[in-house]
Amino acid sequence: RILIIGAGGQIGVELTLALRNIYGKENVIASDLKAENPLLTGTGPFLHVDAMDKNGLQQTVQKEKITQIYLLAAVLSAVGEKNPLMAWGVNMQTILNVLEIAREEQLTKIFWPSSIAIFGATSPKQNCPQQTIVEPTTIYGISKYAGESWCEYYYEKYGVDVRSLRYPGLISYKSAPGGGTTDYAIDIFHQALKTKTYDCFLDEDTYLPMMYMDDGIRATIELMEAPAEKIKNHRSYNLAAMSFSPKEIAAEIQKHIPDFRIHYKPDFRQAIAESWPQSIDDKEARAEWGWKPEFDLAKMTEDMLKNLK
Ligand code: VAH
Repeated sequence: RILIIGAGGQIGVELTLALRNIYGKENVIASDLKAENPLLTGTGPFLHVDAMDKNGLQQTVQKEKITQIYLLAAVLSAVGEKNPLMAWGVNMQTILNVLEIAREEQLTKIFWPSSIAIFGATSPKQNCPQQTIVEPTTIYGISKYAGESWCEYYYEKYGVDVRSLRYPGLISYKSAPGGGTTDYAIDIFHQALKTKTYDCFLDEDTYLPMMYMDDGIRATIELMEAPAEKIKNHRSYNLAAMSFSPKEIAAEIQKHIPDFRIHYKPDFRQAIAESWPQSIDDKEARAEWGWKPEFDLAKMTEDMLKNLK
């Protein structure tokens, strides 16, 4: 049985629904520190789980006969910069608890998301490779990069089959984003429909690697379903779909809402965005387990507006 930790979050809600479609709702237990996200109500079992409490989590794993854990709980880049020590504590203790439980309970597989936020200003800006200079400058990036090393360590030393993706900014309409720097690309759709204007917290030409949630969920499932021998990398895979700037997504939205207007009012998140690569090379994911994105900016914009109307 699968346990999803952080099932109420932006990725967690969609991953829970997708996994329940594949494996049956009774085989996918959603869990969160907060109350059940209403989007999940009635779609399968829900438990209150605090992933910071290793003993409590281990008892849940034993009692519910869990064989796989997807750990989606995390403090993202923007929120993390407001409270760095809390972000470090949550992001590290949760993955360490899950890896230890995976080792002790001989779990079959673990999924843990990393992020393009692990790269810093010294990494290549264009087509940033999976292996390169990695000097993160946000606590979120520092914790995700440290977590990648722990994942590789538990695979090499104890044979824990932990798999990971360096997600770009994920854009979705079902559940609210969790306080990241790429959240502008979600907020812009809501504002375009509500007020036809958007005050963007990033400058107009701030390019970032982005992905539609449908692609992000499919990548996660394809990675986890790939035969073990195909997975050569137990640190984390670069994953890419597209890159765009606020100016470009605004222009795409204007094709559907001609009188939509954007204004640029960069805040502290501008520096975070500028420290990240503008585009990512994901050739290993494509070669080793067949990754191929389906949504580009135009297709994503159409789908977002259609579902948010
Ligand atoms: C954030 N959405 O902005 C996350 C993501 C690449 C960005 O990790 O923090």
